[in-house]
Amino acid sequence: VAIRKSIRALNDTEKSTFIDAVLALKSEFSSADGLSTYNRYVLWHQMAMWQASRLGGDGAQTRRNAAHRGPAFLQWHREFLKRFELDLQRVAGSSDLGLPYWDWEIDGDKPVDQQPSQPVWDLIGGSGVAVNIGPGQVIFVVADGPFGIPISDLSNPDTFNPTNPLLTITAREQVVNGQVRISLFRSVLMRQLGQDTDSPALPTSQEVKDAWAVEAYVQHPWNESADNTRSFRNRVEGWPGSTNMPIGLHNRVHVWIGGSMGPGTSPNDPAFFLHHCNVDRIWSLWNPQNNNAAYEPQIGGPFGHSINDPMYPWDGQALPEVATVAAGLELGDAEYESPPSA
Ligand SMILES: [Cu+2]
Repeated sequence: VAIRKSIRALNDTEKSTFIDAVLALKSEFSSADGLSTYNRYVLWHQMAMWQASRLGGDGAQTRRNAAHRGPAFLQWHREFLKRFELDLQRVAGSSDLGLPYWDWEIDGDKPVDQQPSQPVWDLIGGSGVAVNIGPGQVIFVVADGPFGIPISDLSNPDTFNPTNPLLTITAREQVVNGQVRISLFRSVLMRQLGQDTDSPALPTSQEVKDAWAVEAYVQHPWNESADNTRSFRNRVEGWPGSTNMPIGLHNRVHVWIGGSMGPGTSPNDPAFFLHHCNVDRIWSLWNPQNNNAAYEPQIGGPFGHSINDPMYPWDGQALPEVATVAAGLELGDAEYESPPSA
């Protein structure tokens, strides 16, 4: 049985098994579309964000999508992580491989200037190096760790050969003559830890405890403007909500890392999976009395967010498999080992 452990608790063998499996998924190219298995996850996440999920008659809602800003946020990402973990297990040849989690609230309790130099960045490489790519245009390229590309390699055209497993993807959706076309562009992994003034520090363990104190899972309206004192989902996802809270837990971690973690292609950064594994763990530790009956909306919500709706792309069309919100709930909590005492 796969046990999900804190990255702080992994021994050297577990660390290299995980990193090697991620690299194997980045190196496993499909001849059909030229994408690696890893980058297909990146694309599905982006495409889920393109699926506007409107509620009939609810003209106010425009930005909710299949995976975010709505009730199914946690179920969708649980399904996504589960499938990614199964792929890791397949390439590692071990059903014991559990996706590790990065308990960022432990780092968030440390002084701000120490937060970018915690163990997670030893495992997956650290903050990016400033590189000028045009007049006034600077990107922060991850140059160290297993997923980084040395700066000296950036001037070598071979680096941008599509079969380089370390390349990330960005995607653009265009409608041409009524047909949706997706263009993919290759890029490199970027991070700018703690440099966004909107999010200079990681969330603290107190902020996680405060989220656990929220009793209800979700409230109408089924979007990011819900009351954060009465919507655990909105509180954990981290929108200001009707109470205008500062950017919170899940969102703040994305912004704090910056770079590739900002856009809809955020799974480009393996930090995404470690981060979302922690979000899933925080959900699993919330209100154990909660169960399927507490999920709302049961019916009549925005498409993709009522309990029996299929979650895109597991809707039988984009992908042959079908996973409903209820299936995401029925996956149940993964087996999480508590973090080692600091
Ligand atoms: Cu997401």
